[in-house]
Amino acid sequence: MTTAAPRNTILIIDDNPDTIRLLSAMVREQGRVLFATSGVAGLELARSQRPQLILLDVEMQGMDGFAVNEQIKKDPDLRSCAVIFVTAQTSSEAEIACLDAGAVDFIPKPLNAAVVQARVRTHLRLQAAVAALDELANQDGLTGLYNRRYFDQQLAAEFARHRRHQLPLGLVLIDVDDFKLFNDRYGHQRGDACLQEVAEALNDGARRPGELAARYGGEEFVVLLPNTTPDALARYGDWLCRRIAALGIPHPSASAAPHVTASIGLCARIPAEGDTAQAMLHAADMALYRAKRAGRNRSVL
Ligand code: GH3
Ligand code: MG
Ligand code: MG
Ligand code: MG
Ligand code: MG
Repeated sequence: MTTAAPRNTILIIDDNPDTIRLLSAMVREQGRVLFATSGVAGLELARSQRPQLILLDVEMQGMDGFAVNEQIKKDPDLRSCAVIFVTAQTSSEAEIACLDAGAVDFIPKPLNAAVVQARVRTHLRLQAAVAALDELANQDGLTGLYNRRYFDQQLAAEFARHRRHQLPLGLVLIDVDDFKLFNDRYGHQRGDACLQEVAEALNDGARRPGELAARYGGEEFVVLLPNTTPDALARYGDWLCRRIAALGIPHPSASAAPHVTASIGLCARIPAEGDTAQAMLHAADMALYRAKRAGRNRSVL
């Protein structure tokens, strides 16, 4: 679900402390300013602090700006940071080399405060727009949960991580029971409101770090639980089932209870060699099918 945007962070990487002082003073109104005096220290800080913007000196002792930038562009967690090169080499060739390396902009030395501020302001605004688009691209429009596209990406990444570290991954498929009848009886608008309530319950139930709830499509949802054993997953499934029923949304035509319920299919395992995320989804789907067959309003492992 949507979270408030944190204050912008600007990281200055420059081997000259005087330049750092100058630049910091120029941009300190525009965000939280961090600095590093070497490429290695700068990369470490970037990885832990995820700045929106990096002002990167080109000529540095040891690792130069281009080498630092290359590491940033290679790192999936850092790739989206905007890099602005800061350099005394102001030839067109130098400028083109900076942009071709993937930097968003180029600031010439000697520094001009108004120019630095205008460029930083522009790129922070663009970064915010890109972040907003990213969020939209990953979000389900009706419920605000993550969408299937994002879920599939996260599942692939978590599956690979759990296989690498040999940890148990938990997967939860949720399907609202007799939802066609609900729509038939109350109309699509109330159907939509019902899905929103169920989604909120799912989101509340997936708040620990790494846990993720998504709308998989229609009246089907999915929850990903990292490092979760089959026993813990079975308890979670039962709890979630009760939680959805406890919303108490009236549904007189439902087969299992006079209110909205859901059936839940579970799969938890340590991914083996040759195992796939798709196979885990299929296993959860089979369990969901058994939950439906056994009378709905239950979770099955
Ligand atoms: P079962 O217990 O076997 O899952 O029965 P069901 O009626 O829930 O399953 P079925 O697949 O027959 O119907 C799903 C219904 O969900 C049909 C579809 O119109 C409705 N649905 C899917 N997406 C939405 C949505 O975004 N809003 C609303 N209101 N209804 C939706
Ligand atoms: Mg330098
Ligand atoms: Mg369904
Ligand atoms: Mg169905
Ligand atoms: Mg259904």
